[in-house]
Amino acid sequence: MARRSAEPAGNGHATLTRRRSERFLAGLADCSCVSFVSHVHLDPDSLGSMLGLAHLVETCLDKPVRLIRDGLINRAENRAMVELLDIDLVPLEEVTWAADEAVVMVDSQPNTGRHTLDADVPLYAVIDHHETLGDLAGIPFVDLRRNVGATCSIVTSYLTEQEVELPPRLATALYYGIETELNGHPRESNALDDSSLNLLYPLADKDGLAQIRNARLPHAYFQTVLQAMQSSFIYDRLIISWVDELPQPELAAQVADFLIRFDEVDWALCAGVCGNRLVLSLRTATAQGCAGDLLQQVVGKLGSAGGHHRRAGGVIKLPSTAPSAIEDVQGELRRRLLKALHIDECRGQRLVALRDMLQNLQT
Ligand SMILES: [Mn+2]
Repeated sequence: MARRSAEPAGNGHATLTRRRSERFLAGLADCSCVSFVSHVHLDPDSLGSMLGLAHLVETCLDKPVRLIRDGLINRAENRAMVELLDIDLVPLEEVTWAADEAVVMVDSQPNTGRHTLDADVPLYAVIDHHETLGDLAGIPFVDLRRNVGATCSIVTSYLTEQEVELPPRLATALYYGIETELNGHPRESNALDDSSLNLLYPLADKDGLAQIRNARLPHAYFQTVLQAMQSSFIYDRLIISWVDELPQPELAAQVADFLIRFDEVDWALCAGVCGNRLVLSLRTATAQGCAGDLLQQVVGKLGSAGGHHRRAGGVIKLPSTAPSAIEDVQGELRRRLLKALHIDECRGQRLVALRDMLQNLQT
């Protein structure tokens, strides 16, 4: 009965999940191969989910699989994960689709503005946990669980239901995918996340995990953090950080993660200019925040946004990269965010006073 005890405990939908994993595999019976896609700038949750489902398909159906990368992976930890676990990724621009190929989207939904996959490519399945609803019409298999913290937890349940053995490399990827999504709050998400972490940890490569978590950071990271600190403004329980030159889109999330630890705020937004886009990352320290819904409402038709309770991301396409045009968008964004958080319009107080910045330069 060892296998049975390995099933994630506390999941009241075990039978339903079994049916889901079986239904997922049954629908792939006639395809020649299975390709996995996700959102742009793959993160650990999407990487782990793709790897897990690919392993499930290879093991149970013995069909060829491929993992497709949309955009670059810049974040140091995510690059370390790909390198260390030797994850083979095919760039989306190099992909040609076969007629009898099944395409599975994980950790994202179609038409949410989070990927560059052609809308004409038919999807067989969408497996996701995001609050932001996409266009799911006509997709044969949909497993959308907004109350689960990580797509990797859903994928772990498929693997355990099918009693597939988890090699250390896969356990490491799934574990890290869940860990990064939960950001230290496993019990706020779902019993399935917590039980998946418990199941995966003994199987994961702990040295590998340590190397991924502590990946060496490039010069650009420190330059961006300094830029962000010098341009952060506090409005009541909100801090906004404007970055004029964001070298990589993922850095906005790293700045927001850093700022939300500040004990005088409950909300942190980083907005960085990256090419002709303003990349947004929002965090809240309140357990019942609705960061995803809030950012979507704030951004509105200016761009696209979405996410989860505590974390959200978004993008606004800039009409021009002239400083005045950027300032207009920043002003509108700030006004909308203050309104959404019921904070009176006020002059932001600098996180680091100008006087201190100048003094630091002189010493
Ligand atoms: Mn995710």
